[in-house]
Amino acid sequence: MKKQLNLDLYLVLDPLLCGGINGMVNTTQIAVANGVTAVQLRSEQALTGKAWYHAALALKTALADTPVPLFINDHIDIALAIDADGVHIGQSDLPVDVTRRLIGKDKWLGFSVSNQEQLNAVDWQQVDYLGIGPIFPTSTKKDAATAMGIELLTQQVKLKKCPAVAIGGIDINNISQVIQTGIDGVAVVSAICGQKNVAQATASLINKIQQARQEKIL
Ligand code: TZP
Ligand code: MG
Repeated sequence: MKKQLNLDLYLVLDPLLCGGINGMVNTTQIAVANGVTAVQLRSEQALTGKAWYHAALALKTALADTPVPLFINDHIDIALAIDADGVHIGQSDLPVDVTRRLIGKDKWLGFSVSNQEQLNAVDWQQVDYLGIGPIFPTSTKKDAATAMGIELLTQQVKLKKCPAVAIGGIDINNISQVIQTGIDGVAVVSAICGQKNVAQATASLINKIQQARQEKIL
Protein backbone atom coordinates (compact mmCIF):
# COMPACT_ATOMS: atom_id res chain seq x y z
CA MET A 1 0.00 0.00 0.00
CA LYS A 2 1.18 3.51 -0.77
CA LYS A 3 2.57 5.25 2.30
CA GLN A 4 1.28 8.72 3.11
CA LEU A 5 3.32 11.83 2.48
CA ASN A 6 3.98 13.59 5.77
CA LEU A 7 6.74 16.16 5.38
CA ASP A 8 6.87 17.44 8.99
CA LEU A 9 10.43 16.32 9.70
CA TYR A 10 12.20 14.79 6.72
CA LEU A 11 15.52 13.07 7.41
CA VAL A 12 18.06 13.09 4.57
CA LEU A 13 20.65 10.43 5.36
CA ASP A 14 24.34 10.86 4.69
CA PRO A 15 26.35 7.61 4.95
CA LEU A 16 29.55 9.52 5.80
CA LEU A 17 27.98 11.42 8.69
CA CYS A 18 26.12 8.33 9.95
CA GLY A 19 29.08 5.96 9.73
CA GLY A 20 28.08 3.68 6.86
CA ILE A 21 25.05 1.51 6.17
CA ASN A 22 24.64 0.22 9.72
CA GLY A 23 24.96 3.74 11.05
CA MET A 24 22.25 4.94 8.65
CA VAL A 25 19.90 2.14 9.65
CA ASN A 26 20.53 2.84 13.32
CA THR A 27 20.03 6.58 12.87
CA THR A 28 16.82 5.92 10.92
CA GLN A 29 15.35 3.63 13.57
CA ILE A 30 16.05 6.06 16.40
CA ALA A 31 14.95 9.11 14.40
CA VAL A 32 11.68 7.45 13.32
CA ALA A 33 10.97 6.33 16.89
CA ASN A 34 11.33 10.00 17.87
CA GLY A 35 9.14 11.56 15.22
CA VAL A 36 10.83 11.72 11.80
CA THR A 37 8.09 11.42 9.15
CA ALA A 38 10.05 10.79 5.90
CA VAL A 39 13.51 9.42 5.09
CA GLN A 40 15.74 9.89 2.05
CA LEU A 41 18.89 8.00 1.11
CA ARG A 42 21.39 10.42 -0.38
CA SER A 43 25.17 10.26 -0.79
CA GLU A 44 27.58 13.01 -1.81
CA GLN A 45 30.28 10.39 -1.90
CA ALA A 46 30.30 8.19 -5.02
CA LEU A 47 28.98 4.74 -4.11
CA THR A 48 28.86 1.69 -6.35
CA GLY A 49 25.46 0.57 -7.62
CA LYS A 50 25.79 -2.44 -5.36
CA ALA A 51 26.43 -0.28 -2.29
CA TRP A 52 23.42 1.93 -3.16
CA TYR A 53 21.28 -1.16 -3.57
CA HIS A 54 22.28 -2.75 -0.27
CA ALA A 55 21.94 0.51 1.66
CA ALA A 56 18.51 1.16 0.13
CA LEU A 57 17.34 -2.37 0.84
CA ALA A 58 18.50 -2.19 4.47
CA LEU A 59 16.61 1.08 4.93
CA LYS A 60 13.49 -0.26 3.25
CA THR A 61 13.54 -3.20 5.65
CA ALA A 62 14.04 -0.87 8.63
CA LEU A 63 11.02 1.20 7.58
CA ALA A 64 8.80 -1.70 6.51
CA ASP A 65 6.55 -1.74 9.58
CA THR A 66 6.35 2.03 9.90
CA PRO A 67 4.20 4.63 8.11
CA VAL A 68 7.41 6.45 7.09
CA PRO A 69 8.17 6.48 3.35
CA LEU A 70 11.67 5.95 1.91
CA PHE A 71 12.92 8.20 -0.89
CA ILE A 72 15.99 7.59 -3.02
CA ASN A 73 18.00 10.60 -4.14
CA ASP A 74 18.75 10.79 -7.90
CA HIS A 75 19.00 7.03 -8.51
CA ILE A 76 15.76 5.96 -10.15
CA ASP A 77 17.13 2.50 -10.90
CA ILE A 78 17.79 1.89 -7.19
CA ALA A 79 14.34 3.22 -6.25
CA LEU A 80 12.75 0.80 -8.72
CA ALA A 81 15.02 -2.09 -7.73
CA ILE A 82 13.97 -1.97 -4.06
CA ASP A 83 10.45 -0.64 -4.71
CA ALA A 84 11.07 2.53 -2.69
CA ASP A 85 8.15 4.84 -1.91
CA GLY A 86 9.59 7.67 -3.95
CA VAL A 87 12.50 9.44 -5.57
CA HIS A 88 13.95 12.88 -5.07
CA ILE A 89 15.62 14.61 -8.01
CA GLY A 90 17.26 17.95 -8.61
CA GLN A 91 17.79 20.42 -11.42
CA SER A 92 20.70 18.43 -12.93
CA ASP A 93 19.01 15.03 -12.92
CA LEU A 94 16.70 13.39 -15.46
CA PRO A 95 13.82 15.73 -16.41
CA VAL A 96 10.75 15.54 -14.18
CA ASP A 97 8.42 14.18 -16.90
CA VAL A 98 10.91 11.44 -17.81
CA THR A 99 11.36 10.54 -14.14
CA ARG A 100 7.59 10.34 -13.73
CA ARG A 101 7.33 8.09 -16.78
CA LEU A 102 9.96 5.74 -15.32
CA ILE A 103 8.61 5.56 -11.76
CA GLY A 104 4.92 5.51 -12.63
CA LYS A 105 2.01 7.19 -10.87
CA ASP A 106 2.27 5.31 -7.59
CA LYS A 107 5.61 6.56 -6.37
CA TRP A 108 6.17 9.97 -4.79
CA LEU A 109 8.28 12.41 -6.79
CA GLY A 110 10.21 15.14 -5.00
CA PHE A 111 12.03 17.93 -6.83
CA SER A 112 14.55 20.55 -5.65
CA VAL A 113 14.33 24.27 -6.38
CA SER A 114 16.76 26.97 -5.28
CA ASN A 115 15.27 30.17 -6.68
CA GLN A 116 12.23 31.90 -8.13
CA GLU A 117 13.04 31.01 -11.74
CA GLN A 118 13.20 27.31 -10.90
CA LEU A 119 9.98 27.56 -8.92
CA ASN A 120 8.21 29.18 -11.88
CA ALA A 121 9.33 26.34 -14.15
CA VAL A 122 7.96 23.52 -11.94
CA ASP A 123 5.59 21.09 -13.64
CA TRP A 124 2.97 20.94 -10.88
CA GLN A 125 1.16 18.05 -12.57
CA GLN A 126 4.15 15.73 -12.14
CA VAL A 127 5.72 16.76 -8.86
CA ASP A 128 4.36 15.64 -5.46
CA TYR A 129 6.50 17.83 -3.24
CA LEU A 130 9.32 20.36 -3.49
CA GLY A 131 12.57 20.67 -1.59
CA ILE A 132 13.26 24.41 -1.32
CA GLY A 133 16.75 25.53 -0.39
CA PRO A 134 19.36 25.96 0.75
CA ILE A 135 17.73 28.31 3.23
CA PHE A 136 20.91 28.88 5.26
CA PRO A 137 24.57 28.21 4.42
CA THR A 138 25.45 24.52 4.70
CA SER A 139 28.62 22.51 4.44
CA THR A 140 26.75 19.23 3.90
CA LYS A 141 26.04 19.81 0.18
CA LYS A 142 29.25 20.72 -1.61
CA ASP A 143 27.63 22.27 -4.70
CA ALA A 144 24.79 24.00 -2.86
CA ALA A 145 23.40 27.19 -4.41
CA THR A 146 23.58 30.46 -2.45
CA ALA A 147 21.45 30.43 0.68
CA MET A 148 18.10 32.14 0.01
CA GLY A 149 17.23 33.18 3.57
CA ILE A 150 13.85 33.38 5.26
CA GLU A 151 12.44 36.26 3.20
CA LEU A 152 12.81 34.50 -0.16
CA LEU A 153 11.54 31.26 1.38
CA THR A 154 8.42 33.10 2.54
CA GLN A 155 7.80 34.30 -1.04
CA GLN A 156 8.26 30.79 -2.42
CA VAL A 157 5.90 29.31 0.16
CA LYS A 158 3.21 31.73 -1.08
CA LEU A 159 3.75 30.82 -4.75
CA LYS A 160 4.12 27.05 -4.55
CA LYS A 161 1.27 24.82 -5.70
CA CYS A 162 2.25 21.59 -3.94
CA PRO A 163 3.59 20.65 -0.49
CA ALA A 164 7.22 21.54 0.26
CA VAL A 165 10.06 21.07 2.71
CA ALA A 166 12.72 23.66 3.39
CA ILE A 167 16.32 22.40 3.46
CA GLY A 168 19.84 23.62 4.07
CA GLY A 169 21.51 24.66 7.32
CA ILE A 170 18.37 24.10 9.37
CA ASP A 171 18.99 23.24 13.01
CA ILE A 172 17.46 23.56 16.44
CA ASN A 173 18.29 27.29 16.58
CA ASN A 174 16.62 28.38 13.35
CA ILE A 175 13.91 25.75 12.72
CA SER A 176 11.20 27.88 14.36
CA GLN A 177 11.57 30.76 11.90
CA VAL A 178 11.51 28.28 9.00
CA ILE A 179 8.25 26.69 10.21
CA GLN A 180 6.70 30.10 10.75
CA THR A 181 6.92 30.80 7.00
CA GLY A 182 4.05 28.30 6.69
CA ILE A 183 6.15 25.62 4.95
CA ASP A 184 4.84 22.04 5.24
CA GLY A 185 7.99 20.66 6.82
CA VAL A 186 11.73 20.76 7.24
CA ALA A 187 14.44 18.49 5.84
CA VAL A 188 17.70 18.07 7.73
CA VAL A 189 20.93 16.14 7.36
CA SER A 190 23.48 17.24 9.98
CA ALA A 191 20.91 18.25 12.62
CA ILE A 192 20.27 14.50 13.00
CA CYS A 193 23.01 12.49 11.20
CA GLY A 194 26.17 12.28 13.30
CA GLN A 195 24.54 13.84 16.37
CA LYS A 196 25.76 12.28 19.62
CA ASN A 197 22.21 11.74 20.82
CA VAL A 198 20.02 11.17 17.76
CA ALA A 199 16.91 10.52 19.87
CA GLN A 200 17.21 13.79 21.73
CA ALA A 201 18.19 15.77 18.62
CA THR A 202 15.11 14.46 16.77
CA ALA A 203 12.72 14.94 19.66
CA SER A 204 13.93 18.52 20.16
CA LEU A 205 13.38 19.35 16.48
CA ILE A 206 9.85 17.89 16.64
CA ASN A 207 9.13 19.93 19.77
CA LYS A 208 10.28 23.13 18.09
CA ILE A 209 8.14 22.39 15.02
CA GLN A 210 5.04 21.89 17.16
CA GLN A 211 5.77 25.00 19.22
CA ALA A 212 6.39 27.14 16.13
CA ARG A 213 3.13 25.97 14.51
CA GLN A 214 1.24 26.68 17.71
CA GLU A 215 2.72 30.18 17.87
CA LYS A 216 1.77 30.79 14.24
CA ILE A 217 -1.87 29.94 14.98
CA LEU A 218 -2.08 32.05 18.18
N1 TZP B 1 20.02 20.27 -0.58
C1 TZP B 1 20.09 21.57 -0.35
S1 TZP B 1 21.00 21.93 1.05
C2 TZP B 1 21.28 20.27 1.34
C3 TZP B 1 20.68 19.52 0.35
C4 TZP B 1 20.73 18.06 0.25
C5 TZP B 1 22.09 19.77 2.49
C6 TZP B 1 21.43 20.03 3.80
O1 TZP B 1 22.22 19.53 4.84
P1 TZP B 1 22.19 20.17 6.28
O2 TZP B 1 23.24 19.42 7.04
O3 TZP B 1 20.82 19.93 6.85
O4 TZP B 1 22.51 21.63 6.14
MG1 MG C 1 20.23 15.26 -7.53
